[in-house]
Amino acid sequence: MPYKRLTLSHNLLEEQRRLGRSGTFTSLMTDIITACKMVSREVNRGALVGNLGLAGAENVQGEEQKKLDVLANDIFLHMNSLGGNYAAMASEELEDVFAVTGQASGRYLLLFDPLDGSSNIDINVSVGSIFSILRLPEGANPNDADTFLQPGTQQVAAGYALYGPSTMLVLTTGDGVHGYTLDRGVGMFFLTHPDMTIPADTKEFAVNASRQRFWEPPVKRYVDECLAGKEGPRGVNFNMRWVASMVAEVHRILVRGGVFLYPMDSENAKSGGKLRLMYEANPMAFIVEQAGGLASTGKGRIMEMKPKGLHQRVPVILGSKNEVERIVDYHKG
Ligand code: AHM
Ligand code: MG
Repeated sequence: MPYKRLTLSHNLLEEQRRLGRSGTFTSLMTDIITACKMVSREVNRGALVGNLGLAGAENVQGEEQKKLDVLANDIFLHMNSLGGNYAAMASEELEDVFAVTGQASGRYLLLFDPLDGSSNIDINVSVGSIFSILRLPEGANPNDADTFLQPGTQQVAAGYALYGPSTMLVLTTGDGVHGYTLDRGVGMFFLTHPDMTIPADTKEFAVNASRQRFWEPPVKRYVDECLAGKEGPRGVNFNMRWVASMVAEVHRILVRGGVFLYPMDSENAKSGGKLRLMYEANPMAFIVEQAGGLASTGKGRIMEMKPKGLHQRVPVILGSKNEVERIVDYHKG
């Protein structure tokens, strides 16, 4: 009975009543949901409206921005400024904090990567948006980047939208992980994946194998053992996947298990890793842990890191619990 499903809006309202909340959280989530629907539409229309290709500028990370990076960023900033719920925002595409003017009452901070995996846009492969919500600490200046530098354990909510064959929104508020699918005809997200959980064991890993020569010994050992399959020390054959869209990799892991690695390597060591802590690693770590998995740098829990900068990079190893524990063990040796 497809139309007996709960919508995301109803789920949020139910949660609001159950916890006796004021409605601010429901309102801010509604703005994020609208932003994701708008980005989904732009990604979907693609070349028809000239959305593909480069924007002709670089972002703060020195990466070439795609037109859709810029568009998705503008949509997120605009939609999430309207409700008066955020005191300030930070984005992968902006060097500094984005001050939300005229909204003095905002009690939350929003961090986001408006379009992750954007190297996949022009080839029509899945991309996504990632977001993390923090509280504005009492008395703190929302426009000071330091105010955002809270460990991942402080996140109030985190989620991602996956723009794939279907558009999905996956969300945690610290009470499990639920996945919703966009019905374009209705314009709403319906609950299709309640209580997503990651199996503790897996025979699937995801890593950019072209970087093997830069890896540290623990990661090299782990991947070598997986590749050795039945004849190797693990005694089982492993499968490998690499979409180059973290959102798609994490989604696969939430649905059928697996482990994802973007580890420290000799080439990215200077910048601390490849993926960004505040709007990629932390929100994904929160989701993965809430689904029963683990998320580590190899040497410690991602969500316990004390952030040093808005655009700080970190090594990321996340997914099925027993595999992540094994990789962490290899780092101890
Ligand atoms: P982006 O935020 O610039 O899109 O980069 C992040 C992406 C992740 O989605 C993905 O896991 C990784 O970078 C892909 O890296 P690589 O180009 O080494 O395959
Ligand atoms: Mg990104």
